[in-house]
Amino acid sequence: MATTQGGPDVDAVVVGAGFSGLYMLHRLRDVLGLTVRAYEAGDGVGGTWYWNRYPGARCDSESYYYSYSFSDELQQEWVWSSKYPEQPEILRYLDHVADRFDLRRDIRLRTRVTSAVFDEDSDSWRIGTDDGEEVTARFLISAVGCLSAANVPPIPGLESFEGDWYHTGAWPHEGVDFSGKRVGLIGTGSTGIQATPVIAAQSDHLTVFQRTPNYSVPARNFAMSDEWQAEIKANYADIRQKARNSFGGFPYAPSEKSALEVTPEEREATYEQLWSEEGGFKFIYGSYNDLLTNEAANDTAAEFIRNKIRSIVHDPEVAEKLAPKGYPYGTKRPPIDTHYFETFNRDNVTLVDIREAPITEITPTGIRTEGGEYPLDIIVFATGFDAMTGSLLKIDMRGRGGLTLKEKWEGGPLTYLGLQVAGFPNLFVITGPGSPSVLTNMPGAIEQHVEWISDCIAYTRSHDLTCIEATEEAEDAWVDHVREIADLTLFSRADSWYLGANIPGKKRVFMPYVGGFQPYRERCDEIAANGYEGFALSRHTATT
Ligand code: N01
Repeated sequence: MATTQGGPDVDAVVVGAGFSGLYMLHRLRDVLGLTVRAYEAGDGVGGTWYWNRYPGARCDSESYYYSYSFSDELQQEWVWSSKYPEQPEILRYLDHVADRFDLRRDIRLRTRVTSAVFDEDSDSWRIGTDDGEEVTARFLISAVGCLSAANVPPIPGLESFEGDWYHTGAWPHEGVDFSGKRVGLIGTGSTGIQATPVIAAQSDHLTVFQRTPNYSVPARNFAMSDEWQAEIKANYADIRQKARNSFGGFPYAPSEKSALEVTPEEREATYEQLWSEEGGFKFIYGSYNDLLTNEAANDTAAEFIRNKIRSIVHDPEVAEKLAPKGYPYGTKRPPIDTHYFETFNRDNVTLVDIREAPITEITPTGIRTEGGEYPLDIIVFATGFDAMTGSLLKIDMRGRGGLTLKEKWEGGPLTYLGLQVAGFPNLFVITGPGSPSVLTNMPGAIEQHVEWISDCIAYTRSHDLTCIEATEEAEDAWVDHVREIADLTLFSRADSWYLGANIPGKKRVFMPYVGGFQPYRERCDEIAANGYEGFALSRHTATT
């Protein structure tokens, strides 16, 4: 299947078939008319929503905007059951998208891309898979996701454990029967916080091993009424427009006030309303505009949440352990929960503070900490991911002169706009490090990248070009800009996966772009309108 005589096998290879890979495939194949092959390691499509089947897994952005906007027919016909749907429903949605747009015929499931080498003589990539296949493509697009390389911490003794253990990001399809079991759960990020109440209700006993307490806000989930559904569908254009023109990709009216310019009573009333009625991300994005930039402003929200925890959790000692201190609210990704803190009032739940008494080893029968031994039948690792770079670096990726991406990113990820890497021509990264990605509503950020990339590829083709590559100067300037903007915020004050701080030995660099979705989108559009400023474009004479 050659695209041009003597040219690569296909025009583009897409790695991954989650939210980003599915839309990228559709866009390149059905809008641009290119030959495209997508590879997906899973047995099915869905990416994050295929792998993360742990109990309690649900979206914590609201369904009506945590979805594709590119097809009005799709958004009109799909019916969401609730504000925050559970994982199986989101996976059904992505399966529906794959069928509706007839995507499956170009997706190779159960196939992991293991290598990608740029061939300077033909301006194309040679891509290898774990089943020994090789394919050449003009363009290589990474749709591997930001949170897909599971992190199982190297705790000594895991191999000796005689019970079962699971990572939440690779959950068994048949589910796990917790009945009558003593379960240990390590990790209290968004995942651990979603899983805790559900596992507690299903197991004999749950022990939660907490290294860092988290500022979680109630989700306040509810079923979507027919009226609300109809109202959303009638106003979709406006909702999507608001999201596109917002800082975080959410269709909320942003607050224009500082937390410090209102009276303590007004502030308390605002937080109370957002906590007890709205719930979710509106607490951080819809309250005050300086929570992530001004420590005194942040303290007001942090203290409100700590007091809520103290009022919910009956045992004051447990409440104090659950109350986050020492880092600002929102500088780790804020979790959203349903009865998380209430769960610690159950008789069958124990909280173990492993900051105070660290885990020393896993034994055949449980977990040992400096404070004691906890007999367990099952261990659940809710210990997160090697975020933003992990999955990409698993591929043996080689650019110009054989330089590996690992070598290039030794000191932290370097990209131009989060979209391209100098020295790795014709490679595009969807929601890569250096783009707003994980700080925004992901499907919106994905659509913006997919559309920008496909427009860019269309431009190269209409101008008879075979190569596009970020220049080192543009990359250096963008990396500096990403760092400078992050330095204006409180983000570096927490040990978060945004900084790579959760992975031992990973270079500490703030990876996402914190300058806002709308300004970022406008910058990308301006760069394209200026003939792809900061990119070197060329035509390879041998292949044209
Ligand atoms: O992972 P995390 P996650 N020993 O890295 C602890 C998205 N998401 O899977 O904070 C002991 O946030 C670690 O402790 P600490 C969302 O973007 C979305 O929960 O590093 N503990 C922390 O408590 C989210 O942010 C949805 O001190 C160890 C936990 O494990 C991202 O995925 C739902 C440890 C890991 O928390 C990742 O969330 C769920 C060790 N060696 C998640 N190593 C949606 O609904 C780590 N920990 C869309």
